[in-house]
Amino acid sequence: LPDHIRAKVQDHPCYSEEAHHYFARMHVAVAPACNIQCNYCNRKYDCSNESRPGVVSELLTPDQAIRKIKAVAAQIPQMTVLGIAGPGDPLANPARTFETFRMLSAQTPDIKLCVSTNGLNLPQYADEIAKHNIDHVTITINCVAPEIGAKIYPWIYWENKRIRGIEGAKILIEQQQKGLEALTSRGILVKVNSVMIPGVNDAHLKEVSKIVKAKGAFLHNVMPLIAEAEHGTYYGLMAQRGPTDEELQALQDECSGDMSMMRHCRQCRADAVGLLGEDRGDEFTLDKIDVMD
Ligand code: CLF
Ligand code: SF4
Repeated sequence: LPDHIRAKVQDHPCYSEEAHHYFARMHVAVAPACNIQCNYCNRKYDCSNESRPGVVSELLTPDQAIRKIKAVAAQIPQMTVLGIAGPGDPLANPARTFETFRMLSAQTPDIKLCVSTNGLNLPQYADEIAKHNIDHVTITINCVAPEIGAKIYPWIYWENKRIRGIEGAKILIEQQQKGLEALTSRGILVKVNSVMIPGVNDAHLKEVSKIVKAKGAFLHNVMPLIAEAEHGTYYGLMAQRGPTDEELQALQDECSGDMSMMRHCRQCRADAVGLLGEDRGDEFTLDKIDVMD
């Protein structure tokens, strides 16, 4: 890796396999709204834009987020990265998201900033992202073909209208690709997350990998759909299963010919704190931070 890139990834636990053993990240759940609907969403998870059973994140205002970040930084010195990843889409909540980043870069300039998005609003915020020195952006890209997109995204909310089906998916895909180009041309490291949905986009993700690599994405993270029957992970009339470990690994291997693959993703919550796979969020809820203050 060139030195300027190594400097950006060497202490980011998601961008460096090695770093995830030593460095921690935290998420602050400041972004409640979303501007699209994914068939797999239950708004509890974030960067992975995943659906897993669990506890709803404690929604924070930017001020509360800053207090929480300071409390965590005091207790977990390995905390190098602050991510905003949900529980909705950070760029569908631009005021809350960028206010948090603005305060943070003013008050704790050493912490690396990370944001994760579905990409719909990305082109319009590329400059703002660059301005706040957000070096790491994750875009969840599940397809590059609108017919496949229509099976994953029943609608998007765009220019004050709900747009359904293929038409909506087409706009989302165009915005994601435009956003990816806008970021890589500004030297921002982009990771692409894709949710592998057997029978829907599994055979298609190799093509996605090739295209995002060609546009300069740094890393591709293919994650398994975690189907949860009780909240309904439905594609058409069929409840969808997640892939097996073998299916996931085979697809990751197939994609890896084209670019670096992330294989240590832990599909974190929107308010995760600690090393990947370790969730200390419960130690830093608002009531506990009040006591620490
Ligand atoms: Fe968070 Fe995402 Fe930044 Fe990492 S998580 S916003 S890039 S700091 Fe990481 Fe978690 Fe996987 Fe995301 S392990 S779900 S890839
Ligand atoms: Fe849910 Fe994320 Fe999809 Fe929005 S982008 S619907 S929050 S999974």
